[in-house]
Formats: sequence, C-alpha cells, structure tokens
Amino acid sequence: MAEFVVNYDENKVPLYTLPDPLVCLDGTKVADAKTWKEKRRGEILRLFENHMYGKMPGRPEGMHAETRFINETALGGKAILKEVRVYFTADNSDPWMDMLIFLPKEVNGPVPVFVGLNFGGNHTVHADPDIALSQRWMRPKSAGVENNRAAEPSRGSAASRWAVDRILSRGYGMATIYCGDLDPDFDDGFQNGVHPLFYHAGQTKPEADEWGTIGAWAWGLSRAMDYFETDAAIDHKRVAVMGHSRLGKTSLWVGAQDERFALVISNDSGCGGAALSRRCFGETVGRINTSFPHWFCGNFKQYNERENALPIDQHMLIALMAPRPVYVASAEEDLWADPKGEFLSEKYADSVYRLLGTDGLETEEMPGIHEPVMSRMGYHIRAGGHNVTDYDWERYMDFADKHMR
Ligand code: GTR
Repeated sequence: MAEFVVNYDENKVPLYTLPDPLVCLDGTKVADAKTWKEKRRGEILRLFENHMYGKMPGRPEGMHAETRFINETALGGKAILKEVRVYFTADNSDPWMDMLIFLPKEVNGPVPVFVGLNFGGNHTVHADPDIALSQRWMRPKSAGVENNRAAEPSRGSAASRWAVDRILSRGYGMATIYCGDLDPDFDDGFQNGVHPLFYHAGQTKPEADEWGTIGAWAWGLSRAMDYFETDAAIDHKRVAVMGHSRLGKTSLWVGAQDERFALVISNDSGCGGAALSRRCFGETVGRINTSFPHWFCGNFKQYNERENALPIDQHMLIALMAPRPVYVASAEEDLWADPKGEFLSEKYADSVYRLLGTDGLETEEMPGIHEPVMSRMGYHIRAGGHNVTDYDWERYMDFADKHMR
C-alpha cells in the first residue's frame, strides 16, 4: 500500500477553490429556484454519479415485501416490533433485505420514522430476543479472526448507537437494515450483494461510472422507502434517513438522489460524506480509495491525490438536499473525519438553501462543542470520538420535531 501522510494541521490545509454550486456547467449563474430545480440540480447529481458514487438502477420489477414477524406488545407493551423481508426478485431468490421496524404504540395515525442501515445485523441494535439473528456475512471483529459469520450472537451489541427507547418515547418509529444484506463490506469484485442482479448479459462487474458498495447501500434505503409507501402505519412523507460514518456517506448519497426522504442526517460521515475533499485533512480521497476500493465507483480513483481536479466537492452533495432539512454532526476527537470540513460543506451549501427561500445555516462560524445550530440546516459538534451517542439522537429528534411535526 502507498505511504500516506495524514494531515491534522490546519496550517497545512492546501489552498483550494470550491466549484460554485450556483454556476452551471455552461458558466451561467443560477438566479432563481426554477433554474436550480430544472437545470443545475440535475447537473450536480450527474457529476456525483459519474465521478464518485456511480449510477444505480431503479426499483426492480419483481420486488415485493413479506411481513415475517410482528409483536404488537413489544418492549413491555410500548412498541410494535415488525420484521419485513424485502425481496428484490419475484422468485424470492437471494439477495433480499430484512428490515426491523419499531413503532410507538400510543400514537394515532401514521408515524414519522428514522431509517438507517446498521453495521452488524438487526439483532445488534436492540437486545430484544424476538429479533431474528442475521445469518449473513459479518465483518470479522479484528484481524486474524477467520470466522466471518454471525456465529456468535451479539444481541444488542450496538444498542448504545440506537436510542430505540428514546426514539419511541418521543413519538417516532425506527427502521433499520443490515448493510451487508445489500452488499457485504469487502472488496470481492462485486460478485455478491445486489450488483449481479443488474448485470447485463456478459457483464461481470460494474462499469467505471456505475455503483460501488455505497451505491448499493443507498439503493437499499430507496427500496426501504418503496416499502414505507405501502405501510399505512408509517408516514412516508416524514421519513428521516440517518447514518453513521460509511453509512453516513450513504445517507447523504441516498438523500441527494431520492427526494422522498424528508430529512437527511449525517453522523461523523467524514471523507466521501460531509467533509470537503479539497481540505485533505484526516482521511483523503487517495487513502479512502486504497483502503476501501469497493465503496465508490471506478472513476473516483482518478482523483487520488488530485482533489482539485474533482468537478464537485461535498458542499454540493449537501446542496442536493435543499430545500429539505439536512443535519450534519461531528465529534471533537474524530479528526480523521475532519469536523471543520464537515461544517464547511454546510456553510458553502447555504447559498442554495437561501436561493430556494429558506434560512439555510444560521451561522457563519463553526459553533463550539454542544452548541447545536438548528436552522433549516442543522449542525453540532459534540465531545468525544467517532460514534453515535444519545446526545446525537436527542439533537436529531429536536431537529425532526422542528421540521417534521
Ligand atoms: C474508517 C473509514 C472512514 C469511516 C469509518 C467507518 O475506517 O476510513 O471513512 O467510514 O471507517 O465507517 O466507521
């Protein structure tokens, strides 16, 4: 592997000029909402598809859902727990995705929901023994661990990252899917996961401008939204998509493409997520493409150590959410994800929100620790490291209360 020098020194951030989200490819300036919606938004989306995350297919024809388990009096009677399997083919062949859904019991009418992918299987987000144990491939816990299956049940092992009880008590539902149901997180040349379902005759891997693993994960979230549209207990017009880290990159990418998501949340998403690539602070494009060659599309590798050549930067990804509410969260010790670069992406997307008539990001300066900003764009930086905590969730719900109630 090439040697990478990681920069954590603000004084060594290179000089850079960001592309203007409001200047079209033909050099004309976007002066009204109509031009943004009909011209510039599509241009930016195509650039992200072609150069970074790759194009993805739509909803497959044979897709259908099956409720496999339901407990109307879960968690001591306060929740409905539902497991829904979404098949992508008419004949129920592999791969499919299993969705775990918690809904608050004491709510009349369809409920707003947070949806996000998880890292280790649905059974890790809560210790409830009703939740089916995932039998899919799991990332080994540490190097040298041969066993790559969920052989050791780890019920509730990620529960601290999923504030299920708090979410329910604030009147929201929560849905989650194991990301490995869509594509196991290792570089296998796209032989497993959902990619092969869409290969044309003779194709054995995605083209250079077609989806990688983050694309497959994002695609799965859109398929979850397809399902929400059919479930009367869920208010599909009030679905917030949330993701942490690599899955935060994913929540931003799906939120950018699929405007059915009413609110988009990035938790510590860093490089390839909310952080500006051109700052080269912490993780860089070259580094991420080397460690995780399967995450982005083939074309993205052209920008290793060439961030300035990118026709986009991540503030333009944030701008694709506009005018929908978007929330970016950082953690003080998570320098690898470049908290300042995450903040700046929102700041430089503000012009698009303003053009569309919202208050955008109501601060010019990066706020201090635990001083959340709650305008149309939300931001906070909390104490601690790379993680999802109750503090993060409480802010997401404050933000959702403001924009989805
Ligand atoms: C790191 C990776 C980050 C981030 C993180 C995670 O190894 O460099 O981009 O995605 O993993 O997903 O936890």
